Amino acid sequence: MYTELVIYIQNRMMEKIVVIGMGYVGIPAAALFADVEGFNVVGIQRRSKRSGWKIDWLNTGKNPIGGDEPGLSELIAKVVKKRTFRVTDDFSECKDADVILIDVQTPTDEKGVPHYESLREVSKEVGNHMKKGVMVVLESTVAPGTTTNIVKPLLEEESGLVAGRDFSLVFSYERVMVGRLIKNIVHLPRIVGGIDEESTRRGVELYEHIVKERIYPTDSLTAELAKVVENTYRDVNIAFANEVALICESLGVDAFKVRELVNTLPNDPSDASSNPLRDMHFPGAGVGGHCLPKDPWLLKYGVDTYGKFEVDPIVIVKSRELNLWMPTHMADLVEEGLSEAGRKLDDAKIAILGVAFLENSDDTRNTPSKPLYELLLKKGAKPVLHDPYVRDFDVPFTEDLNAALEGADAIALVTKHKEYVTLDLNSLKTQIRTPVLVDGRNVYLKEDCEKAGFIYKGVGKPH
Ligand code: SAJ
Repeated sequence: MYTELVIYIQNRMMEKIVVIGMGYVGIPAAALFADVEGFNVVGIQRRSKRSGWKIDWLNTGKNPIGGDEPGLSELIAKVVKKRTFRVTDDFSECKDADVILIDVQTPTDEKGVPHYESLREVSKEVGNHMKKGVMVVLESTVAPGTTTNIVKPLLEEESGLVAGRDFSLVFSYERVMVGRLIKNIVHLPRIVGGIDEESTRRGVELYEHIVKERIYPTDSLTAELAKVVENTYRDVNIAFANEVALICESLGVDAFKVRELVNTLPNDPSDASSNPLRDMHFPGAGVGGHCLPKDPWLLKYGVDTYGKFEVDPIVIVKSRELNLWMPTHMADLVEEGLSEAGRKLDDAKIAILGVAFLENSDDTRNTPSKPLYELLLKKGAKPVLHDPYVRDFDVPFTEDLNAALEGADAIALVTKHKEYVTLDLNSLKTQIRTPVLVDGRNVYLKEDCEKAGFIYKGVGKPH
């Protein structure tokens, strides 16, 4: 009883942070803040079918995030044991919170329109409970303009308080990546955008507790733009590489050799002004993941919705469309290879290597393998998906590589898993019925494949 009382009093004296949304952004942020002297953190997670189980897992000190995330499991166990981190589904925990982080999902539909149902619902709940003087920080990726046009009015309506005067409001985005959740929060620079100077100051002060790199203060709209532009920049650069690949295929040149030569221009970031920087990205079978396929549409939605005049972002939209088209190009290469082998797509067994969107990972979000699979199916082929890391996916797949390869009429490599890089081409030849190999990630040498008796096609490779 005495210990409980002491802990209760201690917690009352600490700075209380509430983190809403126990996902791959909220959990590491909550754990890091809970490890700061004087901070007491409460995570809020809906008891939904999909994610409700995380509440009990986290409260027993277990890490619900799969894959290898260095330092995260230990940190969760430590702060739960220290009693400075616990999780609930009860929004009334926001009542006495000094800081509230909103880390909920902000998905976009196939037309790129963001679905803010959960952001709106959470903003209302926070507004309902929050106290005067609180700082609300939106960490989720949103369309530029969302903080002041959607979150702010909801918080004000529900609370009767005025943003800026009665409470602070900040947008500060995460730069987490699979396998580096903790590392990226602590060791990447942080952008902090307040709706006013005081909000920005408080936001910077908060992140100084956990971020070891430079913190860049700005306003919320500039910060929202920086986030989606950061990923759109990468998507456009990948599309550029893919367009160069198509040009090289048509002219019979290896695009990866062109990339190598282009990037020989001196790349000395320390003296970028005097160096003509080039950083041509890699052509490939398509662009998957949680960020790149979504953020360009959030950027477009923001300017379409809140822009003062009409802008037609053709470079961004065409780049996105080209990246979305790359799985179709892969299917064309398969069809081309088969016809050279005297076969049609009809009834041909195609082994698609890789379901994950990224090499040596089990993450399947927006993987280009899925549209390739569906297109081949539609064209009458019999595609079989293989992946050594993925455990569940909404399309049938096998973990047995030999079963996928047995009697195949073509192999289409989509993901550069290390297991595929070391495949022996000669033994591969004995396993398949028709020796067609389509390389979506520049894994194999055309010469080696042709020496082993394959008809080799590749994204960015001479036909
Ligand atoms: N890809 C290419 N060519 C390239 C690079 C990537 O086709 O040159 C493809 C990959 O195969 C994959 C997709 O694009 O299918 C996305 O790859 P990614 O390396 O961008 O991985 P993501 O989606 O995890 O991107 C994240 C982003 N980080 C955040 O949003 C915080 C991105 O901004 C980072 O640049 C990226 O990680 C990174 O550098 O690892």
